[in-house]
Amino acid sequence: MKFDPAVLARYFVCGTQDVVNETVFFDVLTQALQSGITLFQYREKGPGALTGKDKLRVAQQVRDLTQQYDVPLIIDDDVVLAHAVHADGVHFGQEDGEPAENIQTAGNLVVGISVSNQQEYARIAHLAGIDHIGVGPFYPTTSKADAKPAIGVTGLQTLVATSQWPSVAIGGIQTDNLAAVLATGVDGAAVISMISQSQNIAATLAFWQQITTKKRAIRLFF
Ligand code: TZP
Ligand code: MG
Repeated sequence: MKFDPAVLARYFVCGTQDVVNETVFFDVLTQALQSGITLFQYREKGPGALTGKDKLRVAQQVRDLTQQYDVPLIIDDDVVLAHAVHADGVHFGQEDGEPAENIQTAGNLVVGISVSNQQEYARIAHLAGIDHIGVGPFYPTTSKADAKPAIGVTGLQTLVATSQWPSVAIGGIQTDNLAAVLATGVDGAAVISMISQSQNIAATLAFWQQITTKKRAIRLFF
């Protein structure tokens, strides 16, 4: 897939462990797809995460659903699964093995890599085959047990300015700090709980869409 950075605008990340059960997972994903997410990452990780055949079965259903809404699908840290379900891309963390090897095994898949600080950026700066970076955690998060220290507005701004690739912010992003995130010049925001715990997914996404459009208008104007 040819990578279009515009898909980073509203990036929803989720696995069954982030919600009560599988039924709720598919309900939340369907609502998010209907309400305007631009990219989805299936991230089955941490306590309660599915593995093996169950993970494959859910991933296949996720593939069908995302295709139905024409939203690209990224698989977290599982290049075999990404190939198996014909996903559009794969995402690797800094602890998910050697970046150069990961990029190679990804083949034609879109590649995203997590970056939490300048050292981690330096580790991948020379590599070809990366399509975008995920920068964070922006703010403290309860959705990832082993999250690195939060980088805040200044840290995010610095990494976005440094990056030779399109970037998406992640970690602790909620409706009340979304504007500050987007003002850093990042291409988009990636969230788990802002959507998975939302009481009204359609309203949350309508707000997100509105704020993205406003940011574009301001940038075009100046
Ligand atoms: N990577 C860095 S922070 C994070 C991931 C997967 C969790 C983001 O979850 P939330 O609920 O949007 O803070
Ligand atoms: Mg990972």
